[in-house]
Amino acid sequence: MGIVNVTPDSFSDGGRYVSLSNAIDHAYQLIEDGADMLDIGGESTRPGAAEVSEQEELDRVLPVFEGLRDIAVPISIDTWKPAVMRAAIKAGASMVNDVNALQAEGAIKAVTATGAAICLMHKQGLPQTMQQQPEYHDVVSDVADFLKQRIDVLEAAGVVSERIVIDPGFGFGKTLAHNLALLRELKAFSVLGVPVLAGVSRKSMLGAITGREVNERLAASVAAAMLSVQRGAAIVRVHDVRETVDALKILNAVNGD
Ligand code: 9MG
Repeated sequence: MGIVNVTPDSFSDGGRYVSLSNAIDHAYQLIEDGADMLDIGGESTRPGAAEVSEQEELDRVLPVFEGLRDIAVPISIDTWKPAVMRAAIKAGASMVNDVNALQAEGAIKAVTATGAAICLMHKQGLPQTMQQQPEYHDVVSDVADFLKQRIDVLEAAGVVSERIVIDPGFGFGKTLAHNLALLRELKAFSVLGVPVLAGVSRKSMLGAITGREVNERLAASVAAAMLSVQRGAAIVRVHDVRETVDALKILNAVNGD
C-alpha cells in the first residue's frame, strides 16, 4: 500500500493546485513502482498534528479521487470522519483506513451498507497527546483484545469478516518498547482471522533505533516492512514502494512464493 498524503506540509509550496497535481503524479509513480493499492489521506495523524475541518479534508482528497478515477489499483481513504468516508466511497474508494477503528459517531453506519473494506487500527489517546505516557498491561494482548472487540462490533453491524483488516497501529500511543513487542509478536494478530496491515514506514521508532532523521530512514523502513511480512502482515503501508517491493520479491523468492 503506497502512501499519498494530501496535506499542505507534504508539499513544499503548500498551494492546493500544486498539491493536487503532485499527489496525482505521486500516485501514478507509486503504481509504476509496484504498489498494489494506494492510501489517500488529507489529515496528518503524526503525533502532535492538528485536526483539520471536515470541509478542508474533503477539499483536499476528493479532487485526488477524481484525478485517479481510471487508476488500475484499489484506493483506500485514510480518515476517521464519517462524512469523508461516505464522500470518498462515492468517489471510488474501496477501503476505509480508520486510525480510530470506526469509533466516531456515525462511522460504522457510513460504511456498513457499502461494499468497502475497512482497516481497523488501534491507537491509545489522541494524535495531539498520544505519545505523552502510553501505558498497557500487556501491549500485545491489550491491542489484540481491542481489535477483536472492534471486529465483533463490526460483524454485529452486518460487516462480513472478508471486508475487515486489522492494524496494531505502530507509533500510535506506544513507546519504542511497545512498538518492538508488537512487531516481534505480530503473528499473534493473525489468529483473529482477518488480514493484518502494518505501518512502520519512516516512523520515529525507526529513528529511535538508528538515530536517523525521517528522510534518512529508507533502509530501516524496508527492513521493518520485511520483518512485518515475515511475521504475517498481508499489507504494508509504505512511502518507499519501489524499494519495498524489491525487498519483498527477494523474500518471496527465498520462501518459494
Ligand atoms: C494513516 N496512518 C498513519 N500510520 C498508519 C498506520 O500505521 N496504519 C494505518 N492503518 N494507517 C496509518
